[in-house]
Amino acid sequence: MTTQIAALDIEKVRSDFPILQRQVNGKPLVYLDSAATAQKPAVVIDAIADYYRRINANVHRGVHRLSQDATEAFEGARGKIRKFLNARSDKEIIFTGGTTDGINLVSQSYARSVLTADDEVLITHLEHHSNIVPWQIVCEQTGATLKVIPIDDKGQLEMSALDELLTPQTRIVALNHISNALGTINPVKEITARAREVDAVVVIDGAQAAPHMAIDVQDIDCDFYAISAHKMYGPTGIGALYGKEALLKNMPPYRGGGDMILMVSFDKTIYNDLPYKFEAGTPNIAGAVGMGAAVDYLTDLGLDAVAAYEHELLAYGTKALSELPGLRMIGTADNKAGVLGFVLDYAHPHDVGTILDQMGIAVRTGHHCAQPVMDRYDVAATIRASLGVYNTREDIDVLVAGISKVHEVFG
Ligand code: C6P
Repeated sequence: MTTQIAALDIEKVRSDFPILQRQVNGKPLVYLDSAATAQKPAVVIDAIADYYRRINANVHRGVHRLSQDATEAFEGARGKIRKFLNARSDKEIIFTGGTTDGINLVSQSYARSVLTADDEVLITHLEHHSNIVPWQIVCEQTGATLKVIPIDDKGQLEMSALDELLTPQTRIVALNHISNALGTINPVKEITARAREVDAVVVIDGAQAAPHMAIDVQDIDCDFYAISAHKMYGPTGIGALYGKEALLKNMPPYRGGGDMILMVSFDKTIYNDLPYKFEAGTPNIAGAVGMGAAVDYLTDLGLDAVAAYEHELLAYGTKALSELPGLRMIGTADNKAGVLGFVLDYAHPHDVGTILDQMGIAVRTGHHCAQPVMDRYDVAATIRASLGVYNTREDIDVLVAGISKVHEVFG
């Protein structure tokens, strides 16, 4: 029997996800790895299949019926994402390959063209490698300096450090909305307001926030916001970048090719309007359709209901895990979502992951592409159970039983 928390009909939600019927190693699947990638509801799988069965054609290119239908489906998905993020215009929504691709677009198009050796880029100690390495690359290209906001022992940003770290030289502040390794929810609106005081541009990595909470880019007032469909119950290989139109308009293209031009000759090329200027080549049309279906799915559930449900589940899991002997939670921010990270003082995370897998439990073990976070806690790896909207208290109970089994083996 599953539990009913907050306003979600969790039995119904679970029945939406065909993969949850699967057995793994002879046990019912307990999927606690949604931060890596979330499972897909039937409506998303069906939307992609339906696109290929009934519509498939290239977009923006043909006068024939199928091409018009494909264009309508593709642009319809863009409109859904605009609404989901509360952007002002569809011109501000660029389809990307995902969050990594979106951040690289900003760093190579915007940052590379504005940064000089006198400038500073400010990131945080909580970042995924996707929000570190692109900034290191562009700093190397331009001579700009990379600076880092430290975190406290709970995994929260040291906000007092901003007084010193934000300077008139700060041109870009880049941070995640929710940390993938710790689950910390960062005060992005407050940081954006602080960044404005020094006229810095704010780039938010929203990969882990989009599945867990309502996002309003106008309210945050950030300049860029990057998301990945696969973390929000949509397909892999597609995502979106929100950018303020005034900035996007003046940015040089990121990639050259078809669809991003109005006119090409050997003497001169005129680039296309927004958002197409940043979408060279045949896009991931089926992916966009699937992402649109995922946005519909999340919107129908209601992001506030999702957040409330997962918040209760996180509290339940935190309490249950914290009571286990030899277990140390890694990441205990006051404001957290989606992630239960921990280490055991008697077993290596990889061994824990392997034993849990034998019990049908999927968790991620390792550095979670956030090695500086691991360094901060002086661990090489953690065990991360990350929540999706289909998880239940019973899943947490199975995890706790699994860890007790690990304790029997190693303790
Ligand atoms: N984190 C995890 O297991 P892509 O791969 O481009 O869709 O997303 C990259 C990314 C960027 N920022 C954050 C905060 C992320 O969590 C991720 C992806 C996965 O935590 C895979 S490493």
